[in-house]
Amino acid sequence: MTRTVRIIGAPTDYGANRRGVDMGPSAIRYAGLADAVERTGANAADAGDLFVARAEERDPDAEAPAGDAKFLREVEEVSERLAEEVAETVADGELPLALGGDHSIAIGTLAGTGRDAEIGAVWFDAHGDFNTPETSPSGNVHGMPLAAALGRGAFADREWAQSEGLREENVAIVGLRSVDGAEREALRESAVTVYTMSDIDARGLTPVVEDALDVATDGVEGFHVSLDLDWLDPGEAPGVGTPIRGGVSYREAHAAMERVAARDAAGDAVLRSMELVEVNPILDEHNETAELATELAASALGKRIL
Ligand code: B3U
Ligand code: MN
Ligand code: MN
Repeated sequence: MTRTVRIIGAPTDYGANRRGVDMGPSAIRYAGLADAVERTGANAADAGDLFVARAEERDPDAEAPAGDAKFLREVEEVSERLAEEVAETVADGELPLALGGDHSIAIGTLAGTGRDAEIGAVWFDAHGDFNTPETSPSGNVHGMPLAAALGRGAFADREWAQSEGLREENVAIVGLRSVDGAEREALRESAVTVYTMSDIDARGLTPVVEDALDVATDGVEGFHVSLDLDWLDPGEAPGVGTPIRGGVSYREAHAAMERVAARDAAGDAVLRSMELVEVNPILDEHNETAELATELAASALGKRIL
């Protein structure tokens, strides 16, 4: 049966500290996402963008004081809607492909995709995104979504935000190279598995990604792929909110997504949902980061070279 990929835009930058990532969904669509999805043999259904209040209309002084998260109300508005839409998509037997926006949208994606099944997740990111309002040095929610999805920190008291089917034991971060002090401690004490850039350097990308996929598919029905474009080296992906030197190469990124597709095809646990986040067209060069996001999604969905 032909798979249908439902594209859901979440044009928000309330979780980040710079403007621009709210234009990510437009840039990724302009780069030809729907066609790229169809060339993998899947159907592409574009559900459009979620409504996001314009940042200019919101009071910047609503930014919270230290120890709190910024724009929590706005982040909640977007993520709660996204959770609904993702849960509906999965219930309809389709694969949600969420477009950020900053990485705070993952709170919604994971809550939606983890609502009615046991799932795992692979987090491709330079960052751990494991802060809580208490540990965050910036107060930006895009540094907190993985923790939040696991019931830590932001939205721990919100029913809509719980990713009920996701356990820490089934979560793997790949390519970590920027982590805050208290965030590091929280990660060490958690059951999340972390593969750093040093692991990739020492072992090579493919074995590391295979191990991460083992973690994310162990005993579950499906797995989520969260792809933060700052996972790549800024030389390959300059259009991101917080570039960090020393990321994976273009070819390694494709190889990783091809491992995702192979695992999906093997069928023990299927690719259930995916998101592309942190593309910032203002900082990009000729939309190349958005084009890369599009290509990587196609690789994860099973695009073949031959
Ligand atoms: N860990 C830092 C920086 C950061 C996290 N995610 C992004 N940047 N994109 C923080 O603010 O939590
Ligand atoms: Mn991130
Ligand atoms: Mn990141």
